[in-house]
Amino acid sequence: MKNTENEIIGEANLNSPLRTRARSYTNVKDLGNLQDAVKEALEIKKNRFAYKHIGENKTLLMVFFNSSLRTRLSTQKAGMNLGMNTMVLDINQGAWKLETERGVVMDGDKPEHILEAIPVMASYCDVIGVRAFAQFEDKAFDYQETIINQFIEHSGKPVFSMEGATSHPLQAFADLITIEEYKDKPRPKVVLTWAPHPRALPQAVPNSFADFMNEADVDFVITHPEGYELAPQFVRGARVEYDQMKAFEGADFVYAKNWAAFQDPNYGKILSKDMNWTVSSRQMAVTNDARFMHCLPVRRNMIVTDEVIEGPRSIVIPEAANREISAQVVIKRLLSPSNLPEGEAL
Ligand code: AN0
Ligand code: CP
Repeated sequence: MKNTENEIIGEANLNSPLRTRARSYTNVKDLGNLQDAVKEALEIKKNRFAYKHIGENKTLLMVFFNSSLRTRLSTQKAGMNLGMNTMVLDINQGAWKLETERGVVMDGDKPEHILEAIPVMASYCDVIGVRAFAQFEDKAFDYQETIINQFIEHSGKPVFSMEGATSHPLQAFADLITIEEYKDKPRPKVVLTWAPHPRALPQAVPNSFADFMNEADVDFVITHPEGYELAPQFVRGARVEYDQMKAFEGADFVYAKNWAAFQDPNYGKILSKDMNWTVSSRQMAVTNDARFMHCLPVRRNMIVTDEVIEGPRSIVIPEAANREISAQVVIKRLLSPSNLPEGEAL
């Protein structure tokens, strides 16, 4: 996906000294060897202040185009653990609204263009995190990760995704760390299940979860109603099972998430609100006493019943706590001088 952004950014030539592309973190491949990354995460978790010198006099800027609770706090905390100063900008609250497409006559409600805003923001910081959800208006705009790729192209600073249009790799890395901590067999069965929700949600979380599980040593199954098939570059060789109860049989981990349809012509649409898919003790009964996971925020009694999320097998809180650790590994790697050629892992 990183190779396609020039088509979107077009011929923009800002003659900016900041245009050299730095390292970035937008998907599982940017971590390189996953086992090493998990090992590093578990080491950091034992002593999260061991690298306080790395970020001294460095500034982390977090740019949010969308709301957040966990990402905002855990990423800021991760930066502080590394000795960084941290700044947060909410684009839609207090900053100028940004135009993101080139060639637009800017006579509407957006006073600033992202192509000026990015190098300006970059001039005040050393590492940039970006949250920019799918907008569901233009599938190509979303799936080419137009906004995050503009930051990568025009900031000259290391950029990491805090949930882009197609992926949420800090979440999926935290999920993997959590599975490693809680698994009680070498190769657990992990089931990603769609669940109902009143609003159309992006595919970023399930995409990244699939991306990571496909690389991890797990027996991975995806279950959803027909029509909710995810993009093939994320599903890859994973087993897709349309019968949720069948998918849950013998599961060691159940990972619930809603997402809107990906496939044309229904991109971004809600096709079902079938509450039979709400994760309850009925489905959990056929699992291998599975752990329950969700990235949060979660709508109770839509996605999962009170009983399951409050139950002894729910690990949603430690899962969220691991967001601090996944962010810290990623920021640490982005800050650390590296001789890796462009395109190599962090
Ligand atoms: C977002 C989503 O589904 O992508 C963020 C999840 C981390 N969730 C909502 O907007 C409710
Ligand atoms: N899981 C997650 O990214 O939560 P927030 O949207 O609250 O950051």
